[in-house]
Amino acid sequence: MDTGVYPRKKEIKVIIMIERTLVLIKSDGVLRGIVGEVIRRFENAGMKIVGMKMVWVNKKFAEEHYKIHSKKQFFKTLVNYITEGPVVATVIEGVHAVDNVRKIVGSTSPSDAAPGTIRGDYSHMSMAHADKNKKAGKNIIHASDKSQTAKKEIALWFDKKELHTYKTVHEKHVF
Ligand code: IDP
Ligand code: MG
Repeated sequence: MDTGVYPRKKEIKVIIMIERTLVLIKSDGVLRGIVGEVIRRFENAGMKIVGMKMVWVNKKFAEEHYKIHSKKQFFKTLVNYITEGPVVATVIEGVHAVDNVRKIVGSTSPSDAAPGTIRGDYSHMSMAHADKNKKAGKNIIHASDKSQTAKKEIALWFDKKELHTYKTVHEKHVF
């Protein structure tokens, strides 16, 4: 029944679907000068940047961020990759932000990433090629894979005071 009171009961579920997710423009994205292009994709989709900074992380920090991959054969090249230049770290807010950002980012291996996605449009190498040539699997961007991971990753990269709550002028029509 429509109570006429806002928020209506059935809408409450939607309201709590607003999430925050960690997005890193990795060293290759920064060194290639495509930070603006990448960020634009999220802004165009009506998502909101609630935190942003440039950081050049050390190996220890990179190992912590990627610790889930510590047993993988590509771990060392991955840590070298993320520390070879500064990264632009952002927190993006939006409806189902974790999944929606991953959709805009595209598949892990650029050769599998669909055209129209960030990885599909700005890279093309395969992880097989990277492994065979002992290169890093460069794919421009990191995005948290799950809601729980996003919470942990945001806490690792950002202090609470670096995250901002504000309303964009577009929010009324896209959130
Ligand atoms: P994701 O970034 O799409 O979440 P993950 O599987 O979490 O992908 O891997 C983290 C990062 O490690 C990737 O973005 C990529 O840079 C690198 N990577 C993943 N798989 C491989 C691989 O098979 N060879 C080399 N590097 C890889
Ligand atoms: Mg991942």
